[in-house]
Amino acid sequence: MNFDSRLKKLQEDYKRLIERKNTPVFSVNGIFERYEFPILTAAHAPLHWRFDLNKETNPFLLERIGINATFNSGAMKFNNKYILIVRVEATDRKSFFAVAESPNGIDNFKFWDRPITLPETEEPDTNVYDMRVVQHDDGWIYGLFCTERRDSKAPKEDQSAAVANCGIARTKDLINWERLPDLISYSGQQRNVVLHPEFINGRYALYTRPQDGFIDTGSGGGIGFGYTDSMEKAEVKAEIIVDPKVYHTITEIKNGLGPAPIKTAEGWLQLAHGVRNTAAGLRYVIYVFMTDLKNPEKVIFKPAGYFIAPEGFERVGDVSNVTFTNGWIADKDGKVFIYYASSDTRMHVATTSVEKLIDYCKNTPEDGLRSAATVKTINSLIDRNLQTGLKF
Ligand code: M1P
Repeated sequence: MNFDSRLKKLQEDYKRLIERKNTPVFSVNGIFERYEFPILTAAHAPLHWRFDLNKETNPFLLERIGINATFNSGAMKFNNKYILIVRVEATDRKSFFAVAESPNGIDNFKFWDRPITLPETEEPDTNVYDMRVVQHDDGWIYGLFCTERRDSKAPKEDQSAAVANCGIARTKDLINWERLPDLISYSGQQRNVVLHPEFINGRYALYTRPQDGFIDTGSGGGIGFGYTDSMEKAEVKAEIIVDPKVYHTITEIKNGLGPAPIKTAEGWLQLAHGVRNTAAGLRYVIYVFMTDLKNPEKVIFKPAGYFIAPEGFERVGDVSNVTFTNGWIADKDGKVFIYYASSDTRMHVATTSVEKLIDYCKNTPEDGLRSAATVKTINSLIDRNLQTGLKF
């Protein structure tokens, strides 16, 4: 194929992919609906980010910059569009952020012309990822993300030891970002830090995830919570644990908050991920719980088990057996769009409603933490069902 015919084919295939309609799949549990196709893949990255489109300098029309994955995306409604702040990972393993927008939240996601140019601090980030965006009461849109740098204390032969911290940036238009100093905290490394959307007693509140090491949370772990007086010099002096890691549950290795919570009349809806270890490696699932309206660090409902786990082709990818979320959008009519990534490779959407999520949180039994307790819970449901005369 010559330059022109390759270009034509690439353009046609790209257009078909971007404009592909997405349809919901029947939901057996009735709690949320998955969709037929992922909403973003590496192939959604614009051609002009990847190819030198000049026939003179690229006569074979070869790809010059490879994209490996599009995943873990922050989400918000902005100018009436469904916006994702996508973690795009190039084949050089560097992640960066890019805005993709859709008119309906479920398909036709299209990247803006350029990725986000994120300013660096005096200590440049080696890698940035997993931005949580929140429209805060103070008028700014904040993006909190993980900034990763090589562990300067590691010996030269160890080129994988890293230190994770929470990077902070803010914007009004999602194009121009002001970088603020990284979070200061006193509990080791930080990942999965999320800004609560409202002031609490005049202070900013942050959900944290203290951890001793880069992968292992060690003595840390659990979703933490603390306050800072300013985001321009964010410092959390003390963290309390909101939702700990617990033996033989979906959070036995670690857990972390997803996006900023959704406010409802009955409490804050919270979305998070939990990790357990298996012979096949770590397994990441997504769970939902609710916290108190006045005290968002106090759990009021926590259904047992996971909400979304990797299913079918979601199970396979760059880091297999992972579902991860850091973005959701609640529309004014109560419809909720949950944006989750599978296996650190691609983005999906699941839809539900605030009403259904509250029902799920209030009426799904809690984890009894023992096999016998699980059987007792099932038997109690069977007893109630037999009274209705229905059994299948
Ligand atoms: O590879 C799975 C996930 O691992 C990390 O999550 P956590 O901080 O909970 O261990 C992150 O690197 C995340 O981006 C990734 O999806």
